[in-house]
Amino acid sequence: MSRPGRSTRTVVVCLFSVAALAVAAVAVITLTRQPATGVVARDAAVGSTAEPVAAVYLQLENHDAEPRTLVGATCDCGVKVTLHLTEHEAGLSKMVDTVGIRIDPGGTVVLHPGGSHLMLMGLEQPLAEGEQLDLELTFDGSRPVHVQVPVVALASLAERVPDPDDGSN
Ligand SMILES: [Cu+2]
Repeated sequence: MSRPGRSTRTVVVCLFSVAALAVAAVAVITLTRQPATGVVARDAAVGSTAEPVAAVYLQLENHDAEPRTLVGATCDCGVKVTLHLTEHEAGLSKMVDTVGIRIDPGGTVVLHPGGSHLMLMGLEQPLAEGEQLDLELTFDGSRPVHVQVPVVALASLAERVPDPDDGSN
């Protein structure tokens, strides 16, 4: 006589489990479908060097509907980080300070060798291939972005962060 009751309870428990799985599946789908927002940093790299200065290159994607501007950065290596543009004039190129690097809504800006970059100023230790720096990038109107920057062979920099305007890449 107790059999029907038990099987009813089993069915109810089973239904509960199915419902719970369905809710979990919907939650996972919702999470994975969430579009990226803010600024996303990719392909960061700095060349190995024994010099006191080094340029950090990377790609910045703006997933917001507003323009975002990179306005500064800090490094766990403890040195000052400045924003530099590279100006080409009469066959010569020189680095100049800038207060911000703008990324259009939905746009990507590539900081690449020969172009804009983040400059580490006053390094006291050489940067050796295989090491890694941690940078925190600050944006106007968007949350800070943490980026891990591997130290790579200088010669491989252009390949890792190619100039998007250079057809040869
Ligand atoms: Cu520079």
